[in-house]
Amino acid sequence: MPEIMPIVTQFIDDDLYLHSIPYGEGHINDTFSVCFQKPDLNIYRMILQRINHNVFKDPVGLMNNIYGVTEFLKKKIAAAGGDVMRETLTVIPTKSGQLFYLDQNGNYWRMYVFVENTVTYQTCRNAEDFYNCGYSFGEFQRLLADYDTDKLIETIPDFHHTVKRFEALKDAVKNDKVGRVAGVEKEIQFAFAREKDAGAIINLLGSEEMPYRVTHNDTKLNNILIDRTTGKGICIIDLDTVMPGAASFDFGDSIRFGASTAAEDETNLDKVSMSLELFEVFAKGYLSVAKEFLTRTEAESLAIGSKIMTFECGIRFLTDYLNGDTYFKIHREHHNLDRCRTQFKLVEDMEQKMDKMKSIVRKYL
Ligand code: ADP
Ligand code: GN1
Ligand code: MG
Repeated sequence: MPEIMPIVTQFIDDDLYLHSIPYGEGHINDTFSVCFQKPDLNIYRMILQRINHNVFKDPVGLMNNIYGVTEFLKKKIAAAGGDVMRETLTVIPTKSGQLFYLDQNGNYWRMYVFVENTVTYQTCRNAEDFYNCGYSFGEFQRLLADYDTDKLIETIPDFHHTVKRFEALKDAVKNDKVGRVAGVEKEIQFAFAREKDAGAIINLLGSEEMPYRVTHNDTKLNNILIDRTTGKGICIIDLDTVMPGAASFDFGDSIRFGASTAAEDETNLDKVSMSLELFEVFAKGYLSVAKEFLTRTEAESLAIGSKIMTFECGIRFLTDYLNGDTYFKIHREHHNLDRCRTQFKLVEDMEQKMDKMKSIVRKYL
């Protein structure tokens, strides 16, 4: 663990730094909860994050994106009578007014207000929570519908360009950098048999029927803070990938993670399936807001978008496994392969359930 004290004092100095602990289960950034004591003896926490600059090549542009989006959201939240400190992230600038601190080792650090009395889930606790998540992600897209996309840089170019993700998988198979190809023939075959699916959303995106929206691009269940008291999704976090994208991919990413009956890295595949019940509650919550602005084509692509997003994620895990685990954080051997397998199991299950998924969407339009 890096030494935190010299970093936190770049942001806060009057209050007493007490301690920090690694926090959350993100695969990309390093997150710490940092505890302080004020002169009046009250104790409070902040979130400190080291931005993964191997993944995000332009941390300065990224922080400008986040600041722009959160300030914009704060105005809308205030106008609606909401709590601007809880319903979106608050960036704490450094003492010299920067949105991040660049340390001597070239690491970029940022600080956020810790939104207290909230919880994040790795798997869904109950259907009602997931309805609330659907509502919150729909509301997030709605609030940002008139955000000027020219203000956003693409923090990861072609992030959800599924066709290019597929090409990256092909390269990884061809290069077989760490000699793992022979052990994953089945998974490679599974992916290659579905190559034509990769273009399903991306080839339509940018057309009148499927416009670019300001999307979150990483709508996992653990990227929404749920209020412990009300159970409502209160604050959408992990805004690193807010960029123009496909509405159906945001919907789909929530489904692939939150509607799964098991964790993303479950090794017993018998436990992994896509719950139609969870799909339905999420669709109901999301569409109660999003049906106002979605085009017919976008709405009709929500079910297929869920499958493609799950497929893409599986491809990404497999690619990273074949490249020697250089992108996603892993906590055990073959972790990325285990993750890939759950995603492919979900894809298969969604293929079986596709007609039902489509009719559920129609029901709430
Ligand atoms: P990563 O990009 O690595 O996924 P996140 O920004 O999603 O990082 O943060 C990781 C975890 O830290 C979240 O899932 C959440 O539990 C917690 N977290 C992040 N920001 C806050 C915040 N402002 N208040 C409370 N908890 C937070
Ligand atoms: C990463 O940062 P985190 O853990 O919320 C990844 C997502 C993947 C997800 C899979 C910037 O999300 O794209 O869908 O892992 N984020 C980035 O769990 O690559
Ligand atoms: Mg996250």
